Amino acid sequence: MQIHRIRGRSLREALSRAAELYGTQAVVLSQETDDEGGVTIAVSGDAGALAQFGVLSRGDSRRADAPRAGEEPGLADVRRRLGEQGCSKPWIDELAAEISTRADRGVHPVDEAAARIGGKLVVAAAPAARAGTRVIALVGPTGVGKTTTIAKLAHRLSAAGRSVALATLDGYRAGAHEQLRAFADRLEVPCIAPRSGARLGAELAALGPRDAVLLDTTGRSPRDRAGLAELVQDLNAAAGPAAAAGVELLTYLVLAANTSRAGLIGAHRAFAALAPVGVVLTKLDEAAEPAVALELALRARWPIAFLCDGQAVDQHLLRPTPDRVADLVLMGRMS
Ligand SMILES: Nc1nc2c(ncn2[C@@H]2O[C@H](COP(=O)(O)OP(=O)(O)O)[C@@H](O)[C@H]2O)c(=O)[nH]1
Ligand SMILES: [Mg+2]
Repeated sequence: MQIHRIRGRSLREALSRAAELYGTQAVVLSQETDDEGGVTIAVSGDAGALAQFGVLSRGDSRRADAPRAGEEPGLADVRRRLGEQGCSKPWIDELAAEISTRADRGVHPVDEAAARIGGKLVVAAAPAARAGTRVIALVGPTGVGKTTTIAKLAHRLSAAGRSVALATLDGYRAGAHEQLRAFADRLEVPCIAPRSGARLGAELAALGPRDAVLLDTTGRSPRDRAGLAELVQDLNAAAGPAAAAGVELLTYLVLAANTSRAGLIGAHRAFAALAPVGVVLTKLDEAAEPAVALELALRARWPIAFLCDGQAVDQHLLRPTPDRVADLVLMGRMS
């Protein structure tokens, strides 16, 4: 008889994991609660039960998530989950190797995987309070959620008692200002639309001191070199006079998680000229495989500033945590 230890955040989660891994016939031998409120159960069961749940029955051994001969069932389950979420074969192998080296410690491989994945997170500093105005510019491709994220940030900062204003350099698209203005009206904060980056400083001065000015910019295709150069020039023109007036300008890159891997890499490269201090990953709720964007960010050690999983201005802006990124990679959503 083999005995397996399985941890869950609750007894129910541990039991459902045990049933998934070792079948509903698995017998629970003991149960312990740990300091963090988690529950570890010991069950007897055999790996044969896995076949019943379709885990071992995948024929294609070339699949990254296909179980290996003799591999511990818990580790096979981790491989399967990562494969289903769209993680690449090299990363699955890398994680599996990290986990199997610690398999003797009595931690369930899924929990070990979550800890390993969460441990790779680099958190970008959130825009903190400082003396003087801070301009926070969001840049990125078209339609990724820049304007919406600005509204979410403005909502959060206002709710925290900071004085906020919205500004836009998005002077190109019809309706761009209206969208931002509508958000500004709802949040009851001022909104300015200088004709160029160079005019931003003067318009800010006229507005009076603010803790944070959230600056919207024109979405640019990573392939549009001329457009990107124009954006860099416009932001530089804004940054110079701003710095002279004691205003700090920070840039965050917004990327949508429903973009292909190549698209995300291309965008990250294209916007590097703007020296973003962190990335905001949006549309995590819409992406069929959010793990693709997370894998990229975690492996490349991109600092992540925020995770967005919906359109609601007052809800869907989250700071990244090890648990959140692990959930996204292993389950495709945040619990
Ligand atoms: N599902 C989902 N939709 C989002 C999210 N962020 C933005 N959107 C939607 O994406 C669309 C484009 O957003 P917008 O802010 O105008 O993008 P921009 O062109 O980069 O400024 C809008 O319909 C937003 O409501 C998100 O995290 N999840
Ligand atoms: Mg916009």
